[in-house]
Amino acid sequence: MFTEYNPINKLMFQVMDNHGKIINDKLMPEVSDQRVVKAYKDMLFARTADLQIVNYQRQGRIFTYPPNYGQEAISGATASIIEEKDWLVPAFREMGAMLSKGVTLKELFLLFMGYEEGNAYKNAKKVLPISVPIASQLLHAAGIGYEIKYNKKKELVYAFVGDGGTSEGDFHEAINFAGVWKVPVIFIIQNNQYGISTPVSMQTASESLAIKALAYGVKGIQVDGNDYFAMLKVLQESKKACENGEGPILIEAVTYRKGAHTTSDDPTKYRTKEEEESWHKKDPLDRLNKYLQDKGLWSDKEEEKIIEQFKKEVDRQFIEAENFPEYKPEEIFKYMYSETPQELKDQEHKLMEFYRWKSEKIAQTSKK
Ligand SMILES: Cc1ncc(C[n+]2csc(CCOP(=O)(O)OP(=O)(O)O)c2C)c(N)n1
Ligand SMILES: [Mg+2]
Repeated sequence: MFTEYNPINKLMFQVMDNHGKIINDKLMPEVSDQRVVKAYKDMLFARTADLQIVNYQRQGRIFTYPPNYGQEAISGATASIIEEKDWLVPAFREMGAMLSKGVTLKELFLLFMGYEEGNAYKNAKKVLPISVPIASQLLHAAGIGYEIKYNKKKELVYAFVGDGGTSEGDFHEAINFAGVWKVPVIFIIQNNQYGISTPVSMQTASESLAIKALAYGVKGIQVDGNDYFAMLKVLQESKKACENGEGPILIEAVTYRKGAHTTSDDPTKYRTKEEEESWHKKDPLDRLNKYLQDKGLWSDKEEEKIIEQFKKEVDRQFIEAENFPEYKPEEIFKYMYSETPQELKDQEHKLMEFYRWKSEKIAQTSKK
């Protein structure tokens, strides 16, 4: 696969068309019907949660949030392949993959409500926290990969970045290091066409993002990221290659961010209705839904019922997060060092003094 789909050949790997029809049976990944239905449900859960979170944000109940809307197949396929022993190194638009590793929606809510606890996944193993400093997580991924190789472990790393992240130095350093040391890391670029308002055409003069793999001597491939089966097949082949010591792999998953960059963004300022509509036809859930319905594995009735259940579950976890004990300002200083340096202690002291001063002022004003 990696020879035929070498990025130099300018081919995008695809298994299913926009109507849920399998283009080429030979390219289908090995996956049971049951697993596909599970993946579809997981993708639907992520979408239901996503749409609901935007509503909560509009009600002023959560801070800014980056929706996954339209990109669910990439996380869905990752969830179908990642194992407990493997590492997940997310950027910030991989909800489905994170939930599959045992991170809870409540924890994600806590993060976007500003709680440090939103980064401390209680039941998830080998998941790094969401990384807002763009592409910095890839260096961590390369480092984890190096440790796995050094200690001859059988683990894999699934690491994510956006198209915008490929312009960061960290991206290049990570792929270069990973290539030299042949570490078992699968780098997945979610090319959703934009880095906030910057289109991918302004991000790079390269023909594709996948082609950047060649400069670092690693395998690269471009895949339709809205095609669950194509994504899964590429991940399965990448996994095999890593297990054979042929890692790392650079995957460019072509997709579209159907929603806004975050809840603070207005995409109508920088993209057209026509463009949005053309991508609507490639929606990852619609395609998998059609495939499943054609095979008699899914129905509109089931969908309606399960969405109602999902909405209740999302609401339940959101309310739990909302009822979390109030955030204390001193928390800002708590988690970076095992022993807080004097400079930070001084800052904490000053901040607490400020809060005391502020509450006295409020008390005085309200007396007047
Ligand atoms: C180092 C760094 N620079 C700038 C930002 C501000 N910022 C947040 S998201 C973003 C765009 C990221 O685009 P992309 O990598 O394509 O990911 P996407 O948001 O599309 O998933 C930028 C510039 C940041 N968080 N970190
Ligand atoms: Mg992007």
